Amino acid sequence: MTKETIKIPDLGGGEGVEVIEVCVAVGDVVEQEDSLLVLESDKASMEVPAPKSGKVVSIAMSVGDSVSEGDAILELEVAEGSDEPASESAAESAPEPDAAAEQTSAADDDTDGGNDTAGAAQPASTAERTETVKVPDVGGGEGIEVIELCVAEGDEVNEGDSLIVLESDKASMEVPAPFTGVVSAMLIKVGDAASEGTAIAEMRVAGANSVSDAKAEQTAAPAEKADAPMSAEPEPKNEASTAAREGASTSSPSPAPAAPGEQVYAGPAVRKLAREFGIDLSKVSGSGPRKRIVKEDLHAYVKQLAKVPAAAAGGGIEPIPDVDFAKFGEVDIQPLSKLDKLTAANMHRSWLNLPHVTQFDDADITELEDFRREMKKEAEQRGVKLTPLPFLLKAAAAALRGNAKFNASLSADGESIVYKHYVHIGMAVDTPAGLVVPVIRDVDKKSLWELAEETAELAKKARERKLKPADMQGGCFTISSLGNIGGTGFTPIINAPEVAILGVSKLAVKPVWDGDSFQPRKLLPLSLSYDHRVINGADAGKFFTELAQMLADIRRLLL
Ligand code: CAO
Repeated sequence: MTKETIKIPDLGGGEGVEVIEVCVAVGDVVEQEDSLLVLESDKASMEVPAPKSGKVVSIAMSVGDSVSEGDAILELEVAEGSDEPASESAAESAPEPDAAAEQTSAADDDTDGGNDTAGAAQPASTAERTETVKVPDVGGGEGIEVIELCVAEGDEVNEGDSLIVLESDKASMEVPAPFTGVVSAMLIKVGDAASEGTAIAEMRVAGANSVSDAKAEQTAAPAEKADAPMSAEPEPKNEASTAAREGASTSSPSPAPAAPGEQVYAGPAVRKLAREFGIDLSKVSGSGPRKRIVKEDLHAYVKQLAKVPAAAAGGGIEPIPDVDFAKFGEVDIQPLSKLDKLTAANMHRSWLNLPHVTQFDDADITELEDFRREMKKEAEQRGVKLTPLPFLLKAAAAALRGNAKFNASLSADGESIVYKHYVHIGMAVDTPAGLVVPVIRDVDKKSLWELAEETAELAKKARERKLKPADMQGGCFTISSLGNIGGTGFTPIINAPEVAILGVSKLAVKPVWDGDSFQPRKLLPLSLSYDHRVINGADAGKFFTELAQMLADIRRLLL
C-alpha cells in the first residue's frame, strides 16, 4: 500500500472555486471515478472524481474552502502497482481540453471573420441551412441518460439555451444550443442513453452567425466547460447573461417559479441539494438567466419555508410579522435550545395536520387518594414515591385495551389504521432543556410499584439528559400531567402519529351533590384531545367514561 495525494485537477482556468460538499470521510473506501468533492463557482458546479480506487487516509479541505488547481484534496492509500502517481492522475481524470473546446474556438474564429474551412464550405450569408446538433465531449461519459428535453420542434432558441439535460449517477449537465435558430426536429427523447456525438436535434440556422463545416456539427460547449470534468455544469458564457442574472437578483423583487410545464433550469449541485432536501425545483424562483435556479435561490426558498411553516404545511397562512420589540422597551434575546425548536416543529406539525377535539371531565379520585396515602409508608420502604401518575397510567392502559381506536395510528397516506397490540405510554416531562416524552413499555403488564419506579427513573434520566432515542420511541398514547403545577384544564396537543393524549390538571376538593347533600370530593380535571379523523365523539365519550370510572374505583383495574 502507498499513500498518494489527490489534488484538484485543471478547473478550466477557474481559481478560488468554493468547495460546497465533501463527499467522502476519513476511512471511506472509494472506487475510481467516485466523487470526492463538489465545487461550485459562480458559473458552474462540478464534482471531482477519484482518479483511482483506495482508502481515504486524511482530508485536507472542508466545505467553504476556496480551491484552485493543484491544491491537495486528500491522501489516498492505494494498492501497490496502481498506475501513475495519483497527483498526476487526478488532473488526468478531468478531460483534456477537448474537441468541443476546439470547436468553440473554431466557432468563435468564424464569427470573428476568416475561417477557411467554413468559408469554403459555405459563403457567409443569411441563407438558412440545417445543422445537426450533437452531444459534445462529456469528459468520457458514455450512455448518459437524457432526463429532460428543454425544447420541442418548432421552438426558437438562442445560442446558449439549454436543449437537453443529461444525468449520470454522478452529475447532471445541460447541453446548450451552439446556434441561434429554430428546432426543426428532435432526434432524441427522454430516457435515451447519450454519448459524445449522439444527435440531439436539427436546427434551421441563419448563415452569417453560424459555422457549417463538419466540426461545427458538434455542439460547441461553452469555453468554461471545456476543461472541466464531465460533471461540470455549463452555464451560458456571455457576460450579458451574467449581467441579466445580477440584474434579476437585485432589481427583480421576486421572480416567479416556473409555470406548470415550463422548463426548470438548474445545475447539478443545485439539483443534488434539492433532491437531498426533497425540494420540488418547479416551486423555486430562479434568479439566473432564463429563470435558472442558483444555489442562493434554493437557500432563499428554504429560509422562506422555515419562516412560514404554516404555508409549508399547506395552510397558506401569512407569517407572523417580524417586529422589532426593542423599539418599545428593553429586550433580551435568548436562542431557543435544539430541543425547544424540535418540540415547536413537532407541535406545529401535529396542530396543523390533525383535527384536534378536546373533551373535559373530572375524575373523582377521593378513594384513590385515600388508598395512595395509606400506601405512602410502604412506598417509602420500597424507596419509591407513589404519585397519582402510576394510577393514571394503569387506568389509561386498561382504557386503551378496551378501546382499540385509541391504541392506533393512521397510516401516512390516510388509507388505513394500524392497531397496536402492545400498550406503550409516553409521559411528558418538563426539563430545563425543554419538553421530552419518554415511553413506558407494556404499561398494562406492569404493577403500580413498577410503574412508580419507572416513571421516577425516566423523569430523572430526562432531567439529566440521559434518555436515549429508543427511550422516546414507540409510544401509543401520551399523558401530560401538569397536576403538580396547577391549572383547571388545558388542551394538550396530540403527539402524532399517536391519536390521543390525556392532559391532567390540579386535583381540587369540590362539593359534589350525592342526592341528599353536598360532599367534599377530590376531583381530578382531565382533558382528552383526540384526532377526529380516527376517533369520533362517541368513541371518546366511552373511553373517557371508562377511564374516569377506573380512577374513581381502582378495584375496576382488576376486572
Ligand atoms: N394534582 C395535585 N397534585 C398532584 C397531581 C395532581 N394532578 N399530580 C401530582 N401531584 C403531586 C404528587 O402527588 C406529588 O405530591 P406528593 O409528594 O405529596 O405525593 C407532587 O405533586 C409532585 O409530583 P411529581 O411531579 O414529582 O411526580 P408526578 O409523578 O406527578 O409527575 C412528571 C412526574 C415527570 C410527569 C412531572 O414531574 C412533570 O414533569 N410534569 C410536567 C409535564 C409537562 O410539562 N406537561 C406539559 C406538556 S405540554 O406543554
